[in-house]
Amino acid sequence: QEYTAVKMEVVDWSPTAASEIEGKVGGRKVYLVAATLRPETMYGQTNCFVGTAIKYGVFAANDKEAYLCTSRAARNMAFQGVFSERGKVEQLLEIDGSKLVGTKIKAPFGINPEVYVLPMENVLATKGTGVVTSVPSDSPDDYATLVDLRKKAEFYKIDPKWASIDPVPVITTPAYGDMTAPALVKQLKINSQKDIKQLAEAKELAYKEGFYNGKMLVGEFKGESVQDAKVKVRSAMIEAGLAFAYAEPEGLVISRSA
Ligand code: ZZB
Repeated sequence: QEYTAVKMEVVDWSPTAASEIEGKVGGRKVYLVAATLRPETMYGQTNCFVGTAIKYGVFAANDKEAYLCTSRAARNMAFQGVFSERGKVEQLLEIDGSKLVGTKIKAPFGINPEVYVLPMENVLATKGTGVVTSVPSDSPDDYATLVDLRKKAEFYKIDPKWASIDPVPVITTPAYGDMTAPALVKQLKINSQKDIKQLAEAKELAYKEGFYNGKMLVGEFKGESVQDAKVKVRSAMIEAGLAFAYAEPEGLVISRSA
């Protein structure tokens, strides 16, 4: 599974994260690293998700940068030559996902350039980096979670302001219009992020329609097909130093759980 690892630079740590990070990163810039299969949707990022029960680490990439992800992902990165010394993982600190909520980060290529970290129930520690960038226009899971968070901000212990960015139209398809995920959530009568089975079906439908029939509505490749834009956006992000290739060893990937 070949992902694009997107580097989301920390702008402001949440107060709980700030006290844990203090003095431990040696002046490095810290990035939350999100693994995505859909780089062409990055224009539509509205927030980023972590699992509140997941343990994350901050790992030195080199003298200037550090990456926040699961230790499993850091090990994979080390063997893929992402860090300065191949095969070597240098962990600077460990932090609970719950403490990251409320952190403000940059969203590379995003029409909304700064977004907040929010909690999601279905983040798997065993897939990607354990950090998920949220595109509620095109990802049914992201849209369902955003709606949950807005409805029950207090229950999820978030400031409503952190979930206030609306979905951005990024891709249009004949079947679902300019907002694929909201259309599918409605069509499949999905009520919340807990509707795992219908969400898996919605994801499959969104992937297929987006990939085969989608057209870009925004960005440098506006008007081009998703199939063409996907590789171009990915290369542009990598060239700009905002992303890197991240592969997951086949057979260890736990995907499409439902
Ligand atoms: C942005 C994005 C935009 C994504 C979209 C999807 C869609 P898959 O197909 O099951 O392998 N993801 C990445 N890591 C995790 C994790 N640890 N736990 C839960 N979800 C995770 O899923 C790959 C996608 O699942 C990734 O691509 C990421 O969300 C999320 F418009 O990144 B994606 C129709 C899907 N659309």
